[in-house]
Amino acid sequence: MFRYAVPHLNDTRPGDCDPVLRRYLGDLRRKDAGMIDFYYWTTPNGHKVTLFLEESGVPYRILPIDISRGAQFGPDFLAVAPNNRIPAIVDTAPADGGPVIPIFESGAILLYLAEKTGQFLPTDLRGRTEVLTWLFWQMGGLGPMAGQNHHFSIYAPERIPYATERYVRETGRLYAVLDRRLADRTFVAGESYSIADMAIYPWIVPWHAQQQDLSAHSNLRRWFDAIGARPATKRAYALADTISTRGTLHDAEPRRILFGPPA
Ligand SMILES: N[C@@H](CCC(=O)N[C@@H](CS)C(=O)NCC(=O)O)C(=O)O
Repeated sequence: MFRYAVPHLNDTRPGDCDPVLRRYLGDLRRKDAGMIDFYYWTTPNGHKVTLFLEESGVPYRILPIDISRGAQFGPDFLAVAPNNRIPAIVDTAPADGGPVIPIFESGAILLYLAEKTGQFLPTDLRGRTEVLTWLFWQMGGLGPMAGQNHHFSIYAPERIPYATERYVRETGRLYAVLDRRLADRTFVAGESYSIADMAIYPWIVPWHAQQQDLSAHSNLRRWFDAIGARPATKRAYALADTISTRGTLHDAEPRRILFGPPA
């Protein structure tokens, strides 16, 4: 369940969204009916969190942060996410009854939401450890390597064969690790869908752009198709389509904002 707090933020220029965020950042003790405020843009790291929110049914509202227009550098967003990256959330009704809690880093967000809701993270020692292992595998491996793959394959202003080949090859190695892992289990951490799967799936969606071949990885393909068929996954990606400004990252100004050098 979601609602848009500020749908017009697709048209935001740097700083324009600050008054919206300031509404509650001005009073960190304010509560807002159990709503998760979700600072989102339509990227793989953003999709991780919509996958969780749509699966779990936690009430949330979207605050779009158009990273191609510099909204991630607004001072109020930085108060929530000092690393100036999406995704970030604010839990307006934490379980301890205290002030609102801001959280950034997609892995920390998934873990927080899993613990808050008691969903998609086993409570037994071994099951929990497996999920966290594969969650951190994504955060430290697949995400950064595939991210650099995207950068050098798609966005870099010049072709640097050494860099492109290194990250394409490393992405391929990680796909093979995942394929072997999925040979004898339904999901990456066993028989239950978990936050580890939610972290990994959005980074496999652009497999073609990453110069990978899913048909060479039958276990991974089966897992990928199964997650893609989940109603919550369809809702999460349909939501992205209502916000996306696909293609803008190829324009000069978004490229300067995202890839520098700083102004
Ligand atoms: N490790 C971070 C990475 C977040 C990240 O890189 N977010 C990108 C979009 S996927 C972003 O906000 N980029 C904005 C920028 O580079 O200025 C996480 O998992 O949350």
